[in-house]
Amino acid sequence: MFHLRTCAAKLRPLTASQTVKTFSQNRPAAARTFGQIRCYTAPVAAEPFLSGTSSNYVEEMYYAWLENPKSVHKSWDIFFRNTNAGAPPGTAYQSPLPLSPGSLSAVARARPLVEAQPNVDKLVEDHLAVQSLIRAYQIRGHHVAQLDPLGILDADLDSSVPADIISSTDKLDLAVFKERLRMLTVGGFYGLDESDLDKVFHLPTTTFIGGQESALPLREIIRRLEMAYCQHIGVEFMFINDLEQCQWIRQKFETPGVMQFTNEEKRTLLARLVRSTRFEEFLQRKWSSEKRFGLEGCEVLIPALKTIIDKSSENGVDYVIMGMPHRGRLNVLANVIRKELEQIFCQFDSKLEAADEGSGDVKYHLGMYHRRINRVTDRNITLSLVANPSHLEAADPVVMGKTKAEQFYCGDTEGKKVMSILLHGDAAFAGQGIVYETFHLSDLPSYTTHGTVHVVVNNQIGFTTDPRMARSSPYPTDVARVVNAPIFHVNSDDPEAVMYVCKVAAEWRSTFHKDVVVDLVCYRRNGHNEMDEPMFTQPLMYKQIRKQKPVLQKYAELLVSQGVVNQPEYEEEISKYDKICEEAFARSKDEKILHIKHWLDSPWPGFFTLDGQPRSMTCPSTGLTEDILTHIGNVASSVPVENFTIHGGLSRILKTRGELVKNRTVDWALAEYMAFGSLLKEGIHIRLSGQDVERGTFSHRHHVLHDQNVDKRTCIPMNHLWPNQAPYTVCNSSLSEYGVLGFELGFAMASPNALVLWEAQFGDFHNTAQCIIDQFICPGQAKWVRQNGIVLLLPHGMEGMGPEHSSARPERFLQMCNDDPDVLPDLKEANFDINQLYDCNWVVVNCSTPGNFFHVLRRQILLPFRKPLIIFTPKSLLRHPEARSSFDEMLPGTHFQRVIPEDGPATQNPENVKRLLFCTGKVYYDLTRERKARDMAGQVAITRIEQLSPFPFDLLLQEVQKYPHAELAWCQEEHKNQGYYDYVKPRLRTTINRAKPVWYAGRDPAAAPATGNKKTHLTELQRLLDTAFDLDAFKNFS
Ligand SMILES: Cc1ncc(C[n+]2csc(CCOP(=O)(O)OP(=O)(O)O)c2C)c(N)n1
Ligand SMILES: [Mg+2]
Repeated sequence: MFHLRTCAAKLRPLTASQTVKTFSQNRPAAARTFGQIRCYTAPVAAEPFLSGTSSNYVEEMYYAWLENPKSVHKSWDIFFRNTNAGAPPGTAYQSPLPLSPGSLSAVARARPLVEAQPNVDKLVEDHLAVQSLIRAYQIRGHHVAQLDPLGILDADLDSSVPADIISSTDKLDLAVFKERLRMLTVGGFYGLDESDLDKVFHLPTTTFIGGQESALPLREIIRRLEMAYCQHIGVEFMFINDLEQCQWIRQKFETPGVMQFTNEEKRTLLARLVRSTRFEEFLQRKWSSEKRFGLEGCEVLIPALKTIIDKSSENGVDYVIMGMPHRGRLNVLANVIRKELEQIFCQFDSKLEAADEGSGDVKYHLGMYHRRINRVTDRNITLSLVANPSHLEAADPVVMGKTKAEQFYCGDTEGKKVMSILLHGDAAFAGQGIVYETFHLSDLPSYTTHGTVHVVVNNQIGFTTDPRMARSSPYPTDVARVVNAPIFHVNSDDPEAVMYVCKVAAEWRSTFHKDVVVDLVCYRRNGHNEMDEPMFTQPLMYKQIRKQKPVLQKYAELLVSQGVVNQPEYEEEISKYDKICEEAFARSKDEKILHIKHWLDSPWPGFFTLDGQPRSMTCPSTGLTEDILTHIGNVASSVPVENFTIHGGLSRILKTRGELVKNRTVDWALAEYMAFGSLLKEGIHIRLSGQDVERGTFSHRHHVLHDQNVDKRTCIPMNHLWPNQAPYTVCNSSLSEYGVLGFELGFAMASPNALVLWEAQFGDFHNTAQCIIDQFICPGQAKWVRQNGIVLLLPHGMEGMGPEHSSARPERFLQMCNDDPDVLPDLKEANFDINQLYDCNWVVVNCSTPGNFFHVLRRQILLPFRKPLIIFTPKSLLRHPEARSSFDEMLPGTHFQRVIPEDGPATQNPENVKRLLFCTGKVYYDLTRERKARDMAGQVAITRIEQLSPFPFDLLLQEVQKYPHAELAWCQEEHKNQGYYDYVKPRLRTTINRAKPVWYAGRDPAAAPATGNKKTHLTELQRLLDTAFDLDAFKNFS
């Protein structure tokens, strides 16, 4: 009944002169977080029926009555009227009338006790109207906020004022305002009239505009709502499905006088604006014809970021990982990360020599890592800006993954120490799908970074494109609503408003550990870059921009007028920073060499020598002792916890695994288990992520067991292998490739001592993550001298499943390998194989045996450096009875075989061999079956290339030399313009110094990767096998 009492009490009429008693007795639900709670004394006695469950019933009826007094029984109508009219305790209730014929006279007698309240209906309606009005501002106030510093374009692309807001902002002139008020009041939307403006209304608990007051005149209510929601800050939050979070935001923005800054804070803000503005001006003066994607028009970004960092540092964060596009990047490096200015300036010198291997990148893409003291909080803080490609927003998931990894390795399970900040351009934030994919990772247990602060540099233009042509959503930030992230739009020409929202954003993150967006509505003073002429396409906007006073000047004038600083102090601040720039410029001339390794975003201390070299150029054996293999095998085929019931089908699978172990054999799933389990023993963290990886798309892996009787009870046997083992993370991902692969790449950046794998559901789906492959994985080291050992598992194979699900597109990966097809490397070089690996941009393998798969996974970690590893993985081979390996192939001394030579009868009399077939992957099993059927084992040798890139020139030369009279042919199941042919053929020819032709046995060129017709598939397969074993097949070509 408590609710009814307070509600009822609130609805009693008040006049401005009446005092409202408040007392500190807190309401149970809201009292947890919010200090100031209003309650009102209510002269309502404990009526006999107002207890227990009946009170809910009464409460419901009360709400129904509020909406329509006629909807309840007459007796209740009277009761509520009496209560609201202040009937003394115990008297509000009047017995229902008897249903006897004479009862009519009783109805007439049953009058409200408080006859003196004829306006109760109107009062109820007016209070409801005021509540609606407050709510309207909370929901839609941002639509009339003054967000555009230029005053020409509405940030929401809509100049109309929502119909339920009585806006007096200067968007509307007075006459318009009066007319709106009339429309909305007199007989209009709210049913209030002008005389109501001076009436006092109780404020609901869902607003904080009252401050200490619990009731205000309507005029003041409107004024305060406009102060909170319609000035330079537009708060979008009412879509959030959490009352506590909504209340928190209301309190932050509605409480009167909340946006107060000390003079000290104002001076710091001014100093930061000086740095930001003068940095750009300095670059402009010195290098007027260089592209730098300056920040002019959004100089406030620098103090904004610094505020977020200061506040987060104050709340315990000591590591901030940032991702950002081109705009203002140099300024952020200089003034937020505090990269030495001379290191930035020297990059404008075209004579600078490159000192590192690799091709490098332009200055506004490079990353940075810097540890320093935060001057405001006096605490250590590490800032890292992740290197990024030109592809806008592509770095978002990478930053998230790196943040997750840093949190994971320092045991920061709630994101209290490590956080991420992502910067965006308005056009890119709205247009790029990866933004959405990244948001969807934000709350997933294995992917959450416990809140990212997003800052949008919303300069209301994308290159030359107007926002009205660039997005269909009102704001560029609407994508954030999918994860219930609050969005704070702010006019960037009001630096204090910007500081305030940044503080709130940082507090939001540290309170709720969820994403939040700061939308800096600004403008771009120059063209897209400094060489561009913006008047070609945005003439009116740029006429206005030319007239626009820079924000530094405006703010300085304000502070001078307030007496916070005086003119000489301001000028002194400017000349101090200009001097810093000039001195750094002078020093920059001494820099003759550009070390990109000084621009590393993720150093791996201790992994390399001090000058960044691998500690050795060898790789130990990747084999394991029989004991280790057996132990892992036994755990892999058991349920290592008590009272855990697994599915009957799974019991059979584990039993079969157990038998394999007894027979000292592994299939694919077991080989993977052996590799993972042994690395965990050696302290290597393993993270396997992708769609349905826990079970495995092909139901072969089963790394997470599910109790069939207890909901959500799971067991990961891999985490029960050894005492003190490293943790194993296996996680089903969201249905995203771009986002999740980017995330895992970022995760792998954080440490060399982890095996991070991403598995595609089917290999062809990797193409929706092509940007991560093309821009980061393939060229990452060359551009940013940053190594990365990520592993891609891409199920691949022509199995009659149609054009989809068949090809992981090996041709694409191979085409991007950096080894020269026409140059035979020095095969005698010591550690040729390791040197080749060191020089390559990535390793591409297609293993034909589980044992080799095991070795290549272990080698990935045992190598003294890191390279991305692309593995085409099997589908049908997972269960192929011949695709098994003996423990013998995995014992100490064994290693990954780059080439698996023929070991059958052909090797007995190699001179008699007529044809040497080279192949890779699953087609090997088709070839051996066909060879057996044709009884040609003595005439045709089959050599498997397991490591396609870097190309094993040395081992293949030995193979060719072994069979002096054999013709050479490459056999593949993929179409001729796909698969490996175009990569392998020129390299094989180089290997043999072009002494012989290399023939082709495989499918014809085609547009689609595979036929959709099963019969055609089989016919094509038979045709390629026929060619492979027809010793006359190539006669007519020679
Ligand atoms: C994925 C991608 N597509 C296209 C481009 C080319 N491009 C570079 S900047 C830019 C406009 C970006 O606009 P916005 O995101 O608003 O950032 P602003 O330059 O205005 O700061 C475009 C289209 C790109 N870099 N990345
Ligand atoms: Mg823009």
